[in-house]
Amino acid sequence: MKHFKTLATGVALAATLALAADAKELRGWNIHIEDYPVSIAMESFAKEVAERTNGDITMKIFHNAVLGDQPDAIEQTRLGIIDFGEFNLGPMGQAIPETNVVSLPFIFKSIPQMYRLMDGEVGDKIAEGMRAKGLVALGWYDSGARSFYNSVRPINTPADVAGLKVRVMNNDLFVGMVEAMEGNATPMAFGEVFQSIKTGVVDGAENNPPSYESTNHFEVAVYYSLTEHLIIPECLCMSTKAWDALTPEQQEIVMDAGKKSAELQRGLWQEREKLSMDKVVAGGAQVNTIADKAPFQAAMEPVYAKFMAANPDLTDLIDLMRNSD
Ligand code: BDP
Repeated sequence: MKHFKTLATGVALAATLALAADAKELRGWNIHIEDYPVSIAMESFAKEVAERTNGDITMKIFHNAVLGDQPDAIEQTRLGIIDFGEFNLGPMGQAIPETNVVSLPFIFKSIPQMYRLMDGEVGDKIAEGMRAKGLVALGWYDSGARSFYNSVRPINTPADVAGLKVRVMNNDLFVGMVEAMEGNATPMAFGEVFQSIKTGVVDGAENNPPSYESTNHFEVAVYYSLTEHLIIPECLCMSTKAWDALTPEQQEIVMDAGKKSAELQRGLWQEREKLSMDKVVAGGAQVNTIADKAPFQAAMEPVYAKFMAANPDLTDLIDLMRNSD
């Protein structure tokens, strides 16, 4: 009898463990600090999914890149080691060619145009490419426009970039972009940039106002020149491995919550850009606008030529973007 009881307890325990394994907590990667628009929108996504699945899908988001740097995190999510994450499409380009179209300098004409294209055919095409490489796109987040900053001089023309050591995100396109203006590009992890500028390993970097502010880069690279050369959207995406383990009903909830979180993020982004700009100016940043961006655009011709030659299959997509208002 005693033996039977132990056995029964064992079976019950195994069942509980199996249940616990079923209701596994998904792990999410994020590079930003907790009060960043991306982070707030991700938390809201996780909360909505948990509520609507009655706690069957719970998520824990690891902010501040504690699960690793972005290129590694993208790989790990593709492999299903990390379940989901919010990624900039820039560093995705090395693995997913379609995402590179948004990393071409000056490809989008404005933020509203970027929204329209990402919410339409261009976003669908990129999502297809991502899907084939292990990522399911749940929503396109805003990351504004990126501009150069450095500790040496304000930039007004491409010639002002010549000779500067500039940190870029991990993608050959960005190296080519800086080299086209005769600057020296160094791909480097986001978390290393502050110290590298401070110690003179690089003179500066390029980013949007919220990242320039939240990382305190403005304290060590005071010249912020609004070249707005890159508008690169970001993606809340899930590993196909985690996605395939969901029921169709759960997938619908996750997809819907992803879209809603993108709407929330875009609103928060607009507010944060203004706050960040005020903060860096109050903190001593010297911000200058660019009277004429045409010379910067012209300098990017070799970047386009090289990219088009290497990616003839993406010509239609690039034409679609260039020809849209
Ligand atoms: C920020 C992006 C983040 C990038 C970072 C960078 O949101 O995903 O990792 O720039 O420059 O704007 O590395």
